[in-house]
Amino acid sequence: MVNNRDNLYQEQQSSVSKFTFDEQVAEVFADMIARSVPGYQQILELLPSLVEEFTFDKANYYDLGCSLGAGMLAIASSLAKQKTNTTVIGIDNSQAMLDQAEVLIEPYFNEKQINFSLQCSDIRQFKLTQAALVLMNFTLQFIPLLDRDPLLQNIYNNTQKGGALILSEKIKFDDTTTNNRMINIHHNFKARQGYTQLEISQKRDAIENVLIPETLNAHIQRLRSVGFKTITPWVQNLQFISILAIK
Ligand code: GEK
Repeated sequence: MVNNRDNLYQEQQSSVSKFTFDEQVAEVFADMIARSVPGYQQILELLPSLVEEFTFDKANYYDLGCSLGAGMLAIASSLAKQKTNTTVIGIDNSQAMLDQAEVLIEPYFNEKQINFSLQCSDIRQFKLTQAALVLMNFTLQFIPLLDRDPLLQNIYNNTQKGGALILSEKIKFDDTTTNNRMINIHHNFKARQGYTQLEISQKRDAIENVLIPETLNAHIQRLRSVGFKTITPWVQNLQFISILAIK
């Protein structure tokens, strides 16, 4: 099921339709993100060490746009057993993703006796409470630009003092030459991961205007303007960056 190889764009399509997180994508998602986002695995491997810095006595840990729950597992691995006051909450608006996530994460959470919940909602409408840490691992990039400020403000307002937001995003660069070079390097990376030129170009068409990258500076400005005090890019692989923002 979830370890299927991503071959969604292998065949030539007469017109490439807009990318959505449907059942077909959920089935191949683990492979798709691993072969498309350089450093994705690295972020997941480093997350537990980072989360350890944000363990509060009574706290909710959020994974917004949790997909298959990989971030939730990384968070849970750094939480102590039987923390009854702690819940890891995954939110995604793709039921197809959540159906797979449930199967993948439930055994681990049960074994560690950590509370978790998976909720099918739009993160723009979701009310967070008492967040110790909010993870948005490559999710904000799919939110319309105008909705990004209120979403981040909502996250900031409902994060405990000393809590954090981890924001991972595909970014763009102000300088066109640099931007194009980075796109080429990323495509070279994908080719080395086994994607054909047809797959790379059809996927690029599918996510155009669906994934809207901003510059690192735009992200930092927004984080600062909603109130985050300490803002540190902590991982970067090509144009894929993760920022740690502390309240
Ligand atoms: C991971 N974090 O594996 N509300 C809720 N969910 C949304 C919304 C929205 N408005 N828009 C998009 N999503 C994961 C990877 S993938 C990143 C995150 C990628 C969800 C969407 O359904 C998808 O599951 C996720 O955000 C983005 O660490 O595909 O590049």
